[in-house]
Amino acid sequence: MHPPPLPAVLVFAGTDPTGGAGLQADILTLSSLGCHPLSVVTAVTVQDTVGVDDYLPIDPEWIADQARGVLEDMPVAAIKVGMIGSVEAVAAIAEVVSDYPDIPLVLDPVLTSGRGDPLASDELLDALRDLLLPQTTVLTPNSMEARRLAEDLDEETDDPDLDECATRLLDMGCEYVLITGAHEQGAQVSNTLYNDQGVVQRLEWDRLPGSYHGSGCTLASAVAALLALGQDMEAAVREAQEYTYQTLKNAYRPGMGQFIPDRLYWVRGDDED
Ligand code: PXL
Repeated sequence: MHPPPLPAVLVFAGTDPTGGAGLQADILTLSSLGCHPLSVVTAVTVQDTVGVDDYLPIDPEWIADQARGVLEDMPVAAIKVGMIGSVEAVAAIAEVVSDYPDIPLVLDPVLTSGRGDPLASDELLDALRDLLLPQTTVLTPNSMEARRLAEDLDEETDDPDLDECATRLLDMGCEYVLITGAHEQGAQVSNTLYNDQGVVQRLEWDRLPGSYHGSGCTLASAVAALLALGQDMEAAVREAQEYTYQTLKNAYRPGMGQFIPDRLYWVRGDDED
């Protein structure tokens, strides 16, 4: 007898040959947490652990066809969207997911690499706001991405705090926003989950010393996995942070740049916690 299938999570993401971020990070995270990863390539990147040198966006029709193939073949328990690569691809993904409104959608707005290399144009941001945020169950920006997505370009002196950014992003139509605080100052990192009632959950974490490649992808994929496994949003966001924190504590530095989270840290079995 075969076991029943694992809950399937469909990921739209760019590839990362280092294995640190992007599709490879998503596949490792979903597998580690007991889900079956379905992977749609949106872009191919050229990068090392220091930064992204270039990327090739995949034809939007190819993105839609990859996704429709698996969505029509099997039940999908959650969808996660990471790097998208072109405005046309945002539109293609938005159209595909609009046919599946009951599947929770985790949107990680990948706007730059860890080094700050641009991975999204202003036009792509507009398309995200208009086409994907209204279909998003939980948006997972870091504080810099939250400010950039929420800023009002008509207001020259606009400088919203993170609570105000969350309000604006919720007004654009997503159900929850999880803003991560690793880029803010302080000994603690504060990650806050909001919905239209305000702050739902704020968790504080000791700041870890390294610079990590793929922490945001790991967190967003973990949220998608835990939603797929049937957890409610608060529990999924809490457990996803606990998992991500362990992957960062166990991160290693395979190259000359950033540390890479160990999504399979528990296989090693030598962590004291
Ligand atoms: O960590 C964000 C990210 C997501 N996806 C891809 C990336 C990066 C950062 O470099 O390369 C493909």
